[in-house]
Amino acid sequence: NVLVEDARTGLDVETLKKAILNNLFYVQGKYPEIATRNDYYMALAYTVRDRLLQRWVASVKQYLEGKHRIVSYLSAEYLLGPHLGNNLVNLGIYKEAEQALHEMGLNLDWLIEKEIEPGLGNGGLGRLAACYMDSLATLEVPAIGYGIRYQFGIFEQDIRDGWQVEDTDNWLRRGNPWEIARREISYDIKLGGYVQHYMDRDGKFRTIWTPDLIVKGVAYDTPIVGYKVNTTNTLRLWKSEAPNSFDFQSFNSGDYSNAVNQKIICENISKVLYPNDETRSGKVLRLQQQYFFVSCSLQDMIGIHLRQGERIEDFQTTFAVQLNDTHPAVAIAEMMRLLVDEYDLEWVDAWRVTTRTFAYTNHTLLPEALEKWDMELFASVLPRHLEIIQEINRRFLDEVTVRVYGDQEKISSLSIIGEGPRRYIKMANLACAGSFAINGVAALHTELLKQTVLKDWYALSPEKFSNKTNGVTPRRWMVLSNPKLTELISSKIGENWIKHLDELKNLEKFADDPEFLQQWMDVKLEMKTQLAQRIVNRTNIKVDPESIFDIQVKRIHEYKRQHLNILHVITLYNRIKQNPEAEIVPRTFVFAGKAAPGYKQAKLIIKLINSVGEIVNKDPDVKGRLKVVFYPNYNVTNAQKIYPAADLSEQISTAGKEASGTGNMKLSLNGALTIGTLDGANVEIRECVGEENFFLFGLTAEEVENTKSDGYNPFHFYENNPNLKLALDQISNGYFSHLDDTIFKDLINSLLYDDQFMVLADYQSYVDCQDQVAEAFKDKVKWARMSILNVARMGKFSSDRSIREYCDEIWKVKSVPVTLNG
Ligand code: 26Q
Repeated sequence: NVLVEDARTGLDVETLKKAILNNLFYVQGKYPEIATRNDYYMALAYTVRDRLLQRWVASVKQYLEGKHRIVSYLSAEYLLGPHLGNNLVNLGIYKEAEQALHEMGLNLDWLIEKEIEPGLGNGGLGRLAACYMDSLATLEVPAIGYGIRYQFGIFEQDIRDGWQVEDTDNWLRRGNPWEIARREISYDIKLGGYVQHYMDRDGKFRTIWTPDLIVKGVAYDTPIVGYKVNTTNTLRLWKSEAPNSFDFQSFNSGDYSNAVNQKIICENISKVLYPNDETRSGKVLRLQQQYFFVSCSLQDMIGIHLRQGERIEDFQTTFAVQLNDTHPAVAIAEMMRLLVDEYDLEWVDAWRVTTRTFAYTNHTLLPEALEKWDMELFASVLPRHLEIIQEINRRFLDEVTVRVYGDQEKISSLSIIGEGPRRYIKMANLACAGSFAINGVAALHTELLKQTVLKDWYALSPEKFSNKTNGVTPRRWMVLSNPKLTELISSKIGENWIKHLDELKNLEKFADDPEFLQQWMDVKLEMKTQLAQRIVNRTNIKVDPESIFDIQVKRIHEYKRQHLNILHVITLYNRIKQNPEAEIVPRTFVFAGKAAPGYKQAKLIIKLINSVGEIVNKDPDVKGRLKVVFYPNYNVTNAQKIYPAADLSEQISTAGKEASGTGNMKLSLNGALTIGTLDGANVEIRECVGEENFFLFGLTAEEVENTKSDGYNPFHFYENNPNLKLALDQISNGYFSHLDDTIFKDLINSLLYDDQFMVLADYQSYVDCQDQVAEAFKDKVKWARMSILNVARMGKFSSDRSIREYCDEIWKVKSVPVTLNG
C-alpha cells in the first residue's frame, strides 16, 4: 500500500506505477506525453533496481557481519542475457509490473524487448557461469562472480548472401542501468618489464618486478538476485583504465601523443571479448586480459579477507575460488606472487594456502582446445609469473619423480612446461597442480578426462577428481521464456518445482489425462506459431506451425556436426525429387549459431545451410513440406524465443567430443524430444527420461576411437551409400550453389578424405533414426505424452542441483539466509 510502502521498495501495483512515473521524471527527465519506449524501459529498470538495491545492501551487510565462507567464481565470460524480465521473475513481481504498465497503457513485453543483452561470453561456458550465479543466489549462498567488463561482447551476426558477416556489439550504447561503477574499488596491475632479486639488510631475499606498463582495474558491480529470496549477490566485472598518476611523465616531458597512446593501450585490455570458443588464439592481449581480471579479483578478495581482521595464512577460510576452465588459471601463480612477494609468506606456507583455495573445472576434451602459452610470449607479459611457475614446476616434478619411479614420459606429461621446438606453458597442468579439486561437467566427460587428457593427473591424485554434471536455471529457461508452459505445469503441481525441479516428477500422473495432453499440445502450438511469426519477420521464410520444429541452435562447429543435419535435409529433399508423392512428414529445420570469425569450415557450414535452404524452400515439388531456416544472431534473447517452440532437439555431436552441452537441457525442459548421440550430458538425459523417449543413434565414444585406430575410411561410406553419395555430389557439383562447384570443395574434401568427426560413419544411423522421429510425430497425442514424460523426468538438470553438489562436495559452504530490516 502506497502509504506504508516506500516508493523505492514497495512491490504492489500502485506503488510500482508511482515509482515508474517517478523514475521517468527524475532519471529520464521526461513526462508521459513525450516519453519514448526506451524512456519507459529505463524508468522500469530503475524501479526494479531500487528494489534490488534494498536486498543487495542487506546481503552485503549480512555477509560482512558473520564468518561465512564465500564462493568466488572466476570466469572470463558471463553470458547473462537481458536482466529486466529475469529480475522481475526473481523478485516475484512480474505480474504486478505487467499490471502496472497495463494500467498506464503500456505493454511489458515491448519494454523487455528494448534491452540490449550483455553478451559477455561465447556460448556454453559463459552461459553456465550465468546460470550458476542465479542458483548461488537462489540457494542463498554467499558468492561473488569476478570477470571482465568487455566494452564489446560477442559480435553480432548478420547473414549476407548466405555468409556470416560480423558486426561489433556496442551493448553499452544506451547506458546500463543494471551496474554500479565503484570508482573507489580499483587496483593497479603491472604488465611486462623485468624482475630483480636482491638480499635486504635482514638477509631476506626480495624480488622487485619493474613493469613497463601499469593499468588500473575499476570495479563495476551488478546485483544478482535469487528467486523469491532476499539474497542478492555481486557480479564484479573489471574495466581497464589508465592509472590516475599516469599521464604525468609523458605530459611533463611534453610527449602528448605518447601519453594518449599509453592511455589507449590501457583501455584496450577490457575492450573486446575474444570470439573463439574451443580454439586457442595465443595473443598477448588475451593473456593480458586473463591476468588483468585475475589480479584485480585476488587483490580484492585479499582486501576483504584482511578487513575482516583475519590472518593472510587463513585466506582459504574466507574464500573458495572456482576456476571456470583454465582462462583464469594464472590465478595460481598470481596468488603465489601476492603471498610470497607482497605478503612475505614462505614458499611452502603460500603453497599451502593456494592449494587449499582453488578448484578447477575442465570444459573440453578436444586436446587442441587446451590452453598453452608460448614461454617467450608469457615472459614478455608476466616475467615474475614465469619464474614462479618454474619454481612450482621444479618442486612439483621433484615430488612426482619419486612417485612415478622416474618414468620420463609421465614426468613430461605432468610437467607444467612443455618442451619442443619452442617451450610453452600448459595451463591445464598449472590448474591441476594448484587445485584441491578437479571436475568435469558430465559423467561421461569426467570419465573420459580421467582416461585421456588428465590420465596421469588422475593416477597421481584420484581423490581430487569428481563429476559435477551441468545444469540450467529453470527461472530464465522456463518461467521467463515459457510462461504458458509454466502456468500449465503449475496448474497441476503447484509452483514448488521452480525451486525444486525434481518435483516435475509429479507431472507423470497427468501424462494420460486427455485434457492435459490437449493443453500441452495447445501451448506448444502457440509457441511454434509465435516463432513462425518471428521467422517470417526476420528471414521472410514462411513456415508451417503444424510441421515438426526440428531445432539445432548452438555455436557452429565441426564436432557439433551441423553438416550431418543438413545431409539429412538433402536426403529428404531427394526423396521428394525422386518421388514427389512420397510420404514426408512436414518439417521446419531451424538452425542458429555463430561461427568463430577465423574458423573457415564453420563459416562454410553456415553458407551451406543457407544454400540448401534457398533451393529447398522454393522448390514447388516440395510443396512447403520442408523448410530450412537459418535464424541470424543467436544469443540469449533469441534462444529464449526459440526453445519453447521446439519439437525435436538436435544433439548430434561426435560421441566423446561435447563435454556436456546445456542447450540439450533447455530444449528438453521446454518439451522437445532429443535426437542425439551418447555424448556429454545426453547420456544422463536419456537415463532420466527413459530410452523409449529418446532418439538415439550413432557410434559410441569407444566405437569412435576403435573405428579410428582400425583405420577409418570415410570414402568407403561415400562409395557404398547411394543416398549419401548423391547428397555429397550435389553439394560439390553446385546443385545448391547456382552451379558453382568451388564453394564447398574444402568442406567436401575434408569429409571424404579425413572426416575427423565421423559424419559419414554416422550418416545412415542418423537418417534411420530421423525416420523413426517422423513416424512417431504422426501420432500427435503419443508424441505429447512422450514430451510430458520427458519434462517430468528432467528435474536433475537444474543448476540448483549442480550448485548444491559444488557447495557440499567442493566448496564446503552453507547457505546464509538474508533478512530485510525495516
Ligand atoms: C580460449 C583461449 C583464447 C580465446 C578463447 C578461448 C575460449 C573461449 C571460450 C575457449 C573456450 C571457450 C568456451 C568453451 C565452452 O563453451 N565450452 C562448453 O562448456 C559448456 C559448459 O560446461 C559445455 O556444456 C560444452 O559442452 C562445452 O563445449
